[in-house]
Amino acid sequence: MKAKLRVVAVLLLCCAFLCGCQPKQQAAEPALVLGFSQLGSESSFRIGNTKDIEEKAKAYGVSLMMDNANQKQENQINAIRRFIAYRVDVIAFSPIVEEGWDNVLTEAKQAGIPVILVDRTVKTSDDSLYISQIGADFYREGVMAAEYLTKKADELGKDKLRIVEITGTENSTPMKQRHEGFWDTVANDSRMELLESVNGDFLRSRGAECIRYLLEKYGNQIDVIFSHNDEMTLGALPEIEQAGYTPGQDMILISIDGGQEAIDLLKEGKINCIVECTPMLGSLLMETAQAVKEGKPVNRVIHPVERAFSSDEDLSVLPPRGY
Ligand code: GYE
Repeated sequence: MKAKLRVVAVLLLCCAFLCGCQPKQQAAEPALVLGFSQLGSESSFRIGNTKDIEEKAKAYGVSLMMDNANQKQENQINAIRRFIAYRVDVIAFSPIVEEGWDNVLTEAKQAGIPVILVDRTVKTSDDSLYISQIGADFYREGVMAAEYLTKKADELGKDKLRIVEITGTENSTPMKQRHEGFWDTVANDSRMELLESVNGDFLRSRGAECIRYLLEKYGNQIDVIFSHNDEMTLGALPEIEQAGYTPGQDMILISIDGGQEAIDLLKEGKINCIVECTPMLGSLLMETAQAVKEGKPVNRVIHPVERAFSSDEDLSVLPPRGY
């Protein structure tokens, strides 16, 4: 009997010891809750951007509320209002156009929720409406496209290059700044002549429509096609071939983004130059959002490093693009 009592006593002591010494479970820090309004799914850039943000949210342990606005600003505004009502920690969004955000961003500010711009930016007189902008230097992208063309004109000994331009979504930051960067760079080069600039809204189908119109109107006068994104370039390419021209030879094609499908055509020589515009902004966004939540200082503008690819270089070393 005594032996049994001794065993029970020892067991009770062990339990008491374990309970007493058990370190208190640290309450897990609640994950950052991030509301993200994505503008749509219009291009491989956009789809790659959404995918990267979702993957990086998981990797960083961020609780992500993703909303796709399907190319409508009003849907983005409604999504931001839902994020405010839900009281997320941080709001981020890729504004489809630059104007029309002051009211809803003021509501976010009054709710004490910081806002990060991703990819594109907004035009506002109140700098306090967002804390940071993470995205490409679109003006520089236009400059890099023009620098490529200037070098190509020198190599080919051209004294005239007649250019058609297919622009992106009206009043969006990439459309305005790519246009300005390109034409500011060639402004004093008398060889460069703009035939016409038409809007393709960053869409493949509209790229095809635009080039059909331009080929109909200008035909073999066209020496250069400057397209603001790969999607529109990919729409234009079959139309150029259909019209009996050899893209990359009869006409110089310059594009922007650098997704796999376009890079493969660059390797084939059907596109001459692609200026990179990376959609892989997820890590920068998660790190910035976490810093903001912790009250740490963040950069006002964060540009990823980007470059231009030319069909004249050795592209065999390029790793898969991932978008
Ligand atoms: O070039 C295009 C997308 O905002 C930089 O939007 C982005 C642009 C990109 O539709 O493919």
